[in-house]
Amino acid sequence: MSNITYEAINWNKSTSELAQVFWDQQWKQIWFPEEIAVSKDIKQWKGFEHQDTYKKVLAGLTLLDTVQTNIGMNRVAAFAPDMQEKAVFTMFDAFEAIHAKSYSYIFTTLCTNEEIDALFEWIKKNEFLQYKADKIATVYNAIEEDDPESLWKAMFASVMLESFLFYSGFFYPLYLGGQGFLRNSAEIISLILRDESIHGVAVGFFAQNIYKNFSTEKQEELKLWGFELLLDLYQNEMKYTEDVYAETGLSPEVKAYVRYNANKALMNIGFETMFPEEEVNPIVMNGIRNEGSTYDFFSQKGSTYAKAKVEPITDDTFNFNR
Ligand code: MN3
Ligand code: MN3
Repeated sequence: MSNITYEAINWNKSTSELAQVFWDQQWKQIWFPEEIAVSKDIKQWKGFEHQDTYKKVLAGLTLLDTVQTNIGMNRVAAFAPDMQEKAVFTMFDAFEAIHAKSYSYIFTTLCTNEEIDALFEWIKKNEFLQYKADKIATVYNAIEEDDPESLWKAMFASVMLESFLFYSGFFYPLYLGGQGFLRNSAEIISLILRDESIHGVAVGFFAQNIYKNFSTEKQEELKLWGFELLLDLYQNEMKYTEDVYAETGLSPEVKAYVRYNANKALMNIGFETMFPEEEVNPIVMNGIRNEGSTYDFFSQKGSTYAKAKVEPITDDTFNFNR
């Protein structure tokens, strides 16, 4: 027998501020893609001229959620020192697996097997998609035991992935769904987005707790590292957006939405925003803010989702007066 002493998780007292809050909120909004009637989108899908863009957008998201399942939350959970935080990350990881699977559910409903096979080949060949997956995964894979710096960097990368890089993909289903087109697929995306907003806030919050224990010099060094990573990812994201959205003419609007979310990612991590405020497409913003009646994304699990039991999420839900 080795001389390691194994400690058990004790939820009877709080060892990490807000771990219980994030735990409760995430479980309250559990959902499964099969509960959404994506088959109701088939009719509109058949005559849709930008199927190629739509498929690629979802394929890109599939890769990012796969990385987040298998590497991201997995490794952050493994190396986080607090057991309650480990439990929260492990649970988030299960949701990432649901996300990654949900795109396949849309594909299998709307596409032929040949199309799906071609799409998963495209994922392996798209240089911009591979670039961002590699950038993020490399930071995840560099976490070392008892090393808060590498753990913080991984959490920073995770917030960049979930609060920023996903949004070039989320844009299109939200944009179309908000206009009543492919609404059920959009509903799945809105459920994923609702999870990501918890993840971005939670991982950002835990990262801030690590960050405040660093020396001022270390904080400055890490901030510089963070902004450099963000800019690197941002430049790639602009190219990715142009590539994937080329035939739709939507690239400028997607880019504005990406910048808006890059700022949100920076706020989640506790840094100042970087991009000037600009107008974001109101249809897409409507999906996020749950305003108006065009498409009520967050009032329940979705308009075809019967098991609604969750409080609507607003911008204030995760305002903890930080
Ligand atoms: Mn996800
Ligand atoms: Mn997530």
